[in-house]
Amino acid sequence: MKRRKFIQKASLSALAIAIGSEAVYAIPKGYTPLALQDPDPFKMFGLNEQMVVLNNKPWNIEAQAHLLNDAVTPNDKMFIRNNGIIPLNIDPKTWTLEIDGESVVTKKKYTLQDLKTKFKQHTYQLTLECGGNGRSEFDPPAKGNQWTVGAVHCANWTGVRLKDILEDVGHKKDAVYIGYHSADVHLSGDLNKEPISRGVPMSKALQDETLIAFQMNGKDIPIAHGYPLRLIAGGWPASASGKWLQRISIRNKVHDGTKMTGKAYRVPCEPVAPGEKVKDEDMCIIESMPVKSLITYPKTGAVLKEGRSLKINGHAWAGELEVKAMEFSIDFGATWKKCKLQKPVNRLAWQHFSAEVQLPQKGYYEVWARATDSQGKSQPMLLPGWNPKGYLNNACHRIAIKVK
Ligand SMILES: Nc1nc2c(c(=O)[nH]1)N[C@H]1C(S)=C(S)[C@@H](COP(=O)(O)O)O[C@H]1N2
Ligand SMILES: [Mo]
Repeated sequence: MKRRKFIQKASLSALAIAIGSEAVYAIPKGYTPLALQDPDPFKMFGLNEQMVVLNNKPWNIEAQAHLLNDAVTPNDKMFIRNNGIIPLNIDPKTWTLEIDGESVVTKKKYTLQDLKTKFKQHTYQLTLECGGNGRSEFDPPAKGNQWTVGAVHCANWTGVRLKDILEDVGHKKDAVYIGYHSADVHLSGDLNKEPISRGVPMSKALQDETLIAFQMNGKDIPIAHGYPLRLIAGGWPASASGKWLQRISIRNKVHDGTKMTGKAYRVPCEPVAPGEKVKDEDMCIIESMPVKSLITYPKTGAVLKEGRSLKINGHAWAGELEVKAMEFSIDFGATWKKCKLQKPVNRLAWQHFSAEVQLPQKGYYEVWARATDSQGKSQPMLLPGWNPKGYLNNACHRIAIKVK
């Protein structure tokens, strides 16, 4: 054995011990395998081992469709999307939420204790989907995290209504928007820059389901999802739901914080051709998310014994609207059959669907799922309109099935 090869082999077996498994291919010189880079996101965030890390600076991690089969998404299967650095050393005893802005009557600060004791608490199951979920399918491709289908979750959130807080502080007649400010740090480390500061119009802020949450699935919110306090605006791009919430500004104009302007979380107001350049002033802020669904069982690639019927199930959601019909196709969209569809447990929660089908003979199939919202809009079969940043891909989810 040549010396170089020997060294490679030797270091590989040392690595194997550290990683807990053999590396199949030679690891390039000077490269530290991800498995050895500290910290381990799976341990740090308590994630299911099948979650997929898209980026480590900042942490962006997605689920796979089959991981999202639970009616209520548990923490270990929830996608994580960060624009900056997760804040450290959070002390819930000294944490405050300040309400300010041009349209506040008088600025006010609340401690966590104030929020928990002075206002009525509410729990809702709320769908949060990243505006960029599905980005990886656009052509020409859009820059940013290449989310496939897993940047969506529907957990239970407990907190107080933003509307009760806004009433308590008082807002002037000219209030049009609220904007959040959070404790995470810009990737540059510059404390004067915010990684993200988005918001929603007053009409959304004042909905019953818009929460200032301090619990997720009955426990303190996990650090990755915004401990100790988070704004939750279900049905809208999840970027509107500010984590590590410290301040809400009541604005007399559309909030102009980081990632509210330019191309961020905005799409062309009028449809454009794929690849077309769009001026910033022709871009509109994304509000309610479009109708969408996900087959969470079985996992794509499943093999079925001939003669057995195939059972499928999953979830469907439609932003501010309800899903009113759910269909599936086993012939690439030529014909569609109805699924059983449940009502949401509350407004803005996803809805469960199921169906059973006999696949006619041995061979390769795809199951496509298509939801229709209460205004009659359905998911596009392959791709929706292209946009520069690759938002709002609500194409039909598709899984592959073989009958043997
Ligand atoms: N403070 C803060 N809030 C944030 C973000 C962030 O980077 N910082 N990311 C937003 C985006 S783009 C998304 S998609 C959701 C992701 O929520 P999750 O990590 O709990 O899944 O949080 C939103 N709220
Ligand atoms: Mo997002």
